[in-house]
Amino acid sequence: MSAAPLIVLTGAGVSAESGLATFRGPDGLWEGHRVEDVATPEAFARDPDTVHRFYNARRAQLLDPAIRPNAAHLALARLIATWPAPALLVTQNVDDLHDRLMPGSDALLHMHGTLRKARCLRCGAVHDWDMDLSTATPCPACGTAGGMRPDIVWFGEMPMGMDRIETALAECGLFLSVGTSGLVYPAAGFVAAVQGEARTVELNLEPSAGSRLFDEAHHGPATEVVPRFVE
Ligand code: BJW
Repeated sequence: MSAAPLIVLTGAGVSAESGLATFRGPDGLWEGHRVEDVATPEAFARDPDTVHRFYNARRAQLLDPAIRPNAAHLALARLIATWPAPALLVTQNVDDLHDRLMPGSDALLHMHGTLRKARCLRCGAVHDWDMDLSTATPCPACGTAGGMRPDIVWFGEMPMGMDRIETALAECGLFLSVGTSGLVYPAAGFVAAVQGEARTVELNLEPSAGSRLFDEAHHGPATEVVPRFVE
C-alpha cells in the first residue's frame, strides 16, 4: 500500500464479534426501543431514567472480562501504528475496544463520545466514569446533583473532532470504512467527502447503504476481512 495519509472509520460491526450488539442488526433493539428513541437530548429530558438505564447496561457490559478486542481491532491498531504517513482512526463506537490496543493514542478519535466518560450538564466538566449514572448522581467538579449525562453524541448534537476529521479527509489517500451501515451522518458522508485520487474501501459484513460510493468493497465478518485486507 502506498504511503499517503490514511483514515479508518469504524462502526458497531467491528465490535460485533467481541460480543457487543450492533444498532440495526437482529439484536439491535434495547428493551423494545430503537436507538433513535433513546439516543436524543429530547429522550433524556423526557425520561432520563430510561436513558441512564440504556447506557448503564452498556457501560457495565464493557467491564465484563469476556468483552475483549478481536482480530479486527488488532489488525487496525497495527495498521495505524505502522502506517508510514499520517494515520487517523475515527470510530463511531462508544466502546473502548480500540483504546485498549492504542491507549492514549492521538491517532484515535471517538466522534460519538465514549461510554466510560460522563459530563456535567451544569459546568461541562468531563470525568472518567465506570459507575452507573442516575438522576441523583452529583457532579464531582461542582457538586450539582443530577446533572451528569453520558459523554455521548446523541442525534441532533454535533459529533466530536469534526474540524480535525474534515482536515484529514481533505488530505487522505486511503479511506477505509469498517463495520458501519452508512445510515448515520455525518460519518455516512465521509466517503463522498474524500477528495480526488484517494482510494476508498469498504470492509463490512454486507453492502452498506453507501457501498456503491466506494472504489472497492470486501464483505464478510470483520475478524476475517480486516486482517486479510490489512496484512
Ligand atoms: C458487521 C458485523 C461483523 C455486523 N463484521 N460487519 C436526514 C438525512 C440526513 C441526516 C439526518 C437526517 N435527519 C437527521 C439527520 C442527522 C442525524 C442522522 O444521521 N440521522 C439518520 C438516522 C438519518 N445525525 C446526527 O444527528 C448527528 N449529528 C449531526 O448531524 O450534527 C449536525 C452536523 C452537521 C454538519 C456536520 C456535522 C454535524 C449525530 C449522530 C449521533 C449518532 N449517535 C448514535 C448513538 C449514540 C452513541 C451510542 O449510544 O452508542 O451513534 S446512533 C448509532 O448509530 C451510534 C452509532 O455510532 C451510529 C452508527 O451506527 P453503526 O456503527 O453504523 O451501526 P449499525 O448497527 O447501523 O451498523 C452496523 C454494521 O455492521 C452493519 O452494516 C452490519 O452489516 C455490520 N456488521 N456484524 C463486519 N461481524
